[in-house]
Amino acid sequence: NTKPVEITSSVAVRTALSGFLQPAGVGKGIHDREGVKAGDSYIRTYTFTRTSGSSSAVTYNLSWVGNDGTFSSAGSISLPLNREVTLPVAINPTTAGSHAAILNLNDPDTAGVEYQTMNVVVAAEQFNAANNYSVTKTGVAGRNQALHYFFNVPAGTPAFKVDLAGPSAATGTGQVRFLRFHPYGVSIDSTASTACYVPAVSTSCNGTTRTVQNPQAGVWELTVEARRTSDIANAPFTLTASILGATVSPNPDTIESAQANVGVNREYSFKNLYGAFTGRATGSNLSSAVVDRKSIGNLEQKTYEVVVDAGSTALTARIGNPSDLAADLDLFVIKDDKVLGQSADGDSEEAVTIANPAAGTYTILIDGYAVPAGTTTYDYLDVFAHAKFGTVAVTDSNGLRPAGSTWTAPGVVTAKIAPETGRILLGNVFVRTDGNVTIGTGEVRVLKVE
Ligand SMILES: [Ca+2]
Ligand SMILES: [Ca+2]
Repeated sequence: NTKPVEITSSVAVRTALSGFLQPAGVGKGIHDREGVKAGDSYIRTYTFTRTSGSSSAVTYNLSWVGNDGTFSSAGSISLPLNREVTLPVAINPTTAGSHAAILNLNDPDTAGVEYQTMNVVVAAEQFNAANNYSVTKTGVAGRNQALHYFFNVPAGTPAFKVDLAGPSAATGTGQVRFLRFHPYGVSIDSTASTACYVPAVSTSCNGTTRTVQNPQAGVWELTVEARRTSDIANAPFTLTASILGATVSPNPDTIESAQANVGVNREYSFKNLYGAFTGRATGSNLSSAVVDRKSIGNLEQKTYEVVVDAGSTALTARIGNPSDLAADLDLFVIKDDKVLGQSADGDSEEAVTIANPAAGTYTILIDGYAVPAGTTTYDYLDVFAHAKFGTVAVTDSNGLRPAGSTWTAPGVVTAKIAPETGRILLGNVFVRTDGNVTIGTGEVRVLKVE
């Protein structure tokens, strides 16, 4: 005796992409991946509406399937026809990780379950001073098993590093890999059946340590999987996730005027913001740049010209940091009426780099694709690298940098020739790990060369 009935549901959700839902931030079931940690306790309130069937109210039994205790609600709900009814759900994840359950609405007088929703709450591991910005998980991975871990990476983190220990070339240690999933839910590693294992099947991926530079802020998922050919049933592993970062000061280091081919002595200081690492500061070549704060209106287009010299090794144009946070600006690099590069996604953080650019005049076009405030200011940079401009040299060597530690290193900035009028010389001081991962960046600006 089947009697189909139409029921709809809505509830606030929070993921890195939930702003793109229609309406924004609302889904059919609970899905909180961002902003939750173990021990949190809060309420999500559903709205249910029954839009067909009996003209009198119908009572549905509520049951949670697969619930580990994270979700709790009333045991039934009465739904009059075409009227919104709210249901508060208490959420109490007591352990880190993903907690999921199905919510069933069942009219006991009819066959089958009338309506159900999927519910997920992710309590992410947090990086803090108490854990030295490093979280270690130990476990065993069975053949073909995938284990899932979640880590909250704060905004502005320079590097997110993951290490795997345990499995090795030694017999009886198993064959295991980790894969990294971006807060948007997609893998940034190859998920091919041969990729990223320890011991390795292919050499395209380092199975024991990988680092993301400037990771997207939000909750990253790491999976640990044992291959079907793993040589023990259950392979013990240790997975360590860390965030790394260091500041450079002064930043920017501005030199008002330098004499051509005469080194200017500097001293740079560094501070380790997060977990301990082994590394050093290093310099770069100087490049020819325009660093400016510009403004643009809604649907307006602005162009800037760069004359790139023969022998340049890279041309970069970059915009960002708009005063109108809702603005969507796009960036195009054009030469001889051809678009050679573009960066045009849904925000105003855009960058294009052209390696070994041909000499000539390039047009940097900024498109005010959407500026809700009418007009917005934004950071503008164009820069081309050429060895002829000079160097930033920093004298430092790899050393252990404990959490919170500071150190200094001397530098010499040597400007060789002046850039074109209206441009400055721009270089960098970097902090790099002994594995050559950049975890801190400072700018050096030479405003005038005489
Ligand atoms: Ca039923
Ligand atoms: Ca854009």
